[in-house]
Amino acid sequence: MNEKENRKISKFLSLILRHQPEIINLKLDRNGWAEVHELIQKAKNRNFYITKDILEEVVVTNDKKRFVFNEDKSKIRANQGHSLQNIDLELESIQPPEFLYHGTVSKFIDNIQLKGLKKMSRQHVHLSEDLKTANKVGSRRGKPIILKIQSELMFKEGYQFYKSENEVWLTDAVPPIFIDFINKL
Ligand code: HQG
Repeated sequence: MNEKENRKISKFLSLILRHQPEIINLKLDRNGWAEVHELIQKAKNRNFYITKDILEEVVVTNDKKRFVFNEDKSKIRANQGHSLQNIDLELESIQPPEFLYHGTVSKFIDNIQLKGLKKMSRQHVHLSEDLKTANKVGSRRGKPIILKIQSELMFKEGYQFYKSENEVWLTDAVPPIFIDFINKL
């Protein structure tokens, strides 16, 4: 499979495993798992041809490790990024590093300064351990602005943090007092 095909399938999987399983009439369980054979069949009904080998390749090669199989590879789910509201990824709350980062763009800054970071349409606010990732996330929308989050302080104040299997830090919201606007324009 070439990179273009790989990306196309990754986008399709993101759509049905994080946002709209109903577009192919797929059912996810409460922990976000889809039956692999059902996914393959239902994708095929919509002329989207995926095989188990293709899924295995995408799971392994995906740049952000977005998807994962269960132990016997009969089920697959997205590691994070859901907009579906009732998915329980069974993540355990853990202590974050002193700082975490969030990449965004200037048009959101005023509102973030006022209200803090909100999860918007996803299940969590997404944060990263390194500036490079935050930079990449922000760049999806234009010139990135990096926000530095006082995560350890938040944790000490009782805010919960989770780390997805693919190393994305998740939390419910970040109030403005915990945000340093490092390179705000
Ligand atoms: C912004 C991708 C106004 C926030 C990435 C962001 C990430 C506010 C946007 C993952 C706000 C939400 C998540 C507020 C937050 N007022 N704007 N109060 N609070 N925002 O896509 O973090 O490729 O839901 O700054 O790599 O950009 O899909 O979140 O710009 O890991 O695997 O509202 O998605 O991963 O956008 O990206 P998103 P995100 P995947």
